[in-house]
Amino acid sequence: MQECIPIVELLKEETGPILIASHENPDADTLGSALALYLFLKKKGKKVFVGCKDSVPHFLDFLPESQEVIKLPIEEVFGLALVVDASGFSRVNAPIRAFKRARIDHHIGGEFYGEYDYIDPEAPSTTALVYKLLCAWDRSAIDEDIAENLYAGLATDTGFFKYSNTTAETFELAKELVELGAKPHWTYINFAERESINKLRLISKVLETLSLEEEGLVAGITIFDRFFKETGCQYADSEGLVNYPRSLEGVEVAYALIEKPEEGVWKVSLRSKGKVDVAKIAESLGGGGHKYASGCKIKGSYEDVKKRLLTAIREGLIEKVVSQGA
Ligand SMILES: [Mn+2]
Repeated sequence: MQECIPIVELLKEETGPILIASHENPDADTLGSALALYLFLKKKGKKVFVGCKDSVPHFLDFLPESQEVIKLPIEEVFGLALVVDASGFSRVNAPIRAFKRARIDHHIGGEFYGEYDYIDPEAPSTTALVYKLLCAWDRSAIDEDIAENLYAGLATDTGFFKYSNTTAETFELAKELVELGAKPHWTYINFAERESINKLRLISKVLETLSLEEEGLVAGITIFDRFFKETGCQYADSEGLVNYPRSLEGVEVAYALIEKPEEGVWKVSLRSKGKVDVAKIAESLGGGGHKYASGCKIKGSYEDVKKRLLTAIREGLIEKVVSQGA
């Protein structure tokens, strides 16, 4: 029996309003998953809402029906609330009132809401899990818009089929989604060739902060809040900038330190090229994620936060050296 069957049954049986919630600061996997489920459930005659704490950022506004995303929180009491591509409802970061909760995700660990949770850390994207769920229910109801939303999450979470989570099965999934109407070139153009001049000016400022540590094994950037104001950018524009330090030859761990004064924290994004487990580093700082991509939030002054982060990264590097020597 497929693991997604219980959640399919739960959705089929639900007669009350359903909320599909994405995590805050959404990416294509969380919004693509949420929109695909939303569109499918609407076709099945369900009373369904798709919600996010943040407005849909520019780089995701081409996702089919993304204008349907409502800003959380809302007053409604839901029969069922489903969080997608997140370690739990805490990642929605908005109060939600619901009789039942469930989660669909491909992150390791996190919060569990019961037997209906559909979690597979081996999946390349959450949209890959949503696709399996929809196939188990009614594959013929997957239209072009649903396929496109699913494909966008799969493509971006695999770095357009470049990251280590890309397997033969990933291509198999992509092939099926393209057959169902997803448009790979159109998706790529929307992600890669719709940059604003403000975003390029932000990148230019951010690259000035590039610093190398641990003899070039660690590289990072800092995105001060004033950079957003000076360039007319939003927090969402910081998405993906960690790939610049990661792109350097010889770097094993890359980080981006992003100032969030309204929350009084620094958001940290960590990336590994494979040798170091950055999920462990993030966990030691109160966050989480995957071996290759993780994150956390740290409170304090810039100097203090950077010191704590670099200490945690150094410990992660040492652990790798020790475990290899053993
Ligand atoms: Mn994901």
